Amino acid sequence: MSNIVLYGMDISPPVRACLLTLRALGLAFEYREVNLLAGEHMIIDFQQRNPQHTVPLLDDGGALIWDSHAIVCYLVDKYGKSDELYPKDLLKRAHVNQRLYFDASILYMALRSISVPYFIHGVSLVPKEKVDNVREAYGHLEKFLSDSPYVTGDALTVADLCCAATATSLAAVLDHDPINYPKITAWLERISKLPSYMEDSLRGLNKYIGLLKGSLTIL
Ligand SMILES: N[C@@H](CCC(=O)N[C@@H](CS)C(=O)NCC(=O)O)C(=O)O
Repeated sequence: MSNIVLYGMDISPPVRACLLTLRALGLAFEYREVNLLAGEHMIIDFQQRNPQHTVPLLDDGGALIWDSHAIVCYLVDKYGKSDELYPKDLLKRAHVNQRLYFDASILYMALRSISVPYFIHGVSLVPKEKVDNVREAYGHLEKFLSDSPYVTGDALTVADLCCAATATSLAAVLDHDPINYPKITAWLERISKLPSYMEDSLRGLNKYIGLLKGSLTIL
């Protein structure tokens, strides 16, 4: 019996990064849905577990960890049969960490600055400068992928899973078309072929795109 519980909602990009990692590691876990749209993350019980009231939240036998980037690293360190997805080598790990922080601070924030106003406040008008942030983030990603199949080199790591969960969701705002973003397009194609991808990530992603795309008007 697994002690791992993941609290989440599958439309959430960081939740999908954790689902991809759990599947890639072949771990058994219980999934508990937290309906953000119904405000379930704001109830006292959830806030006692995560005062930042965000999903994903991992409960591993009573140990509580939130933030997808912290969760995916913990899962590989604790349960990975190898360190492939999160290398122990200091320099390789530093490169993976850099891309994880890129996802947390640049890529995901470009999305969040549009999705929170929409989902929480019903704001569907998106100022051009917010789309420019997305475009700039895609530019960085395209460069990371210029000479290698994955964001830190030849091997898939948790940085790919986190960045891909966000980048695929950003398509709701700005398409990463093969003309302007050939490397991103090929990389996402590669990720989409992972056996773990089809299980829950695609369903959540499609729901997310369905909710957001078409509802937004770029100013
Ligand atoms: N950096 C965090 C971001 C988590 C986050 O913002 N999750 C959103 C859903 S995509 C959320 O729970 N929002 C509810 C809130 O902020 O109250 C992570 O990677 O886990």
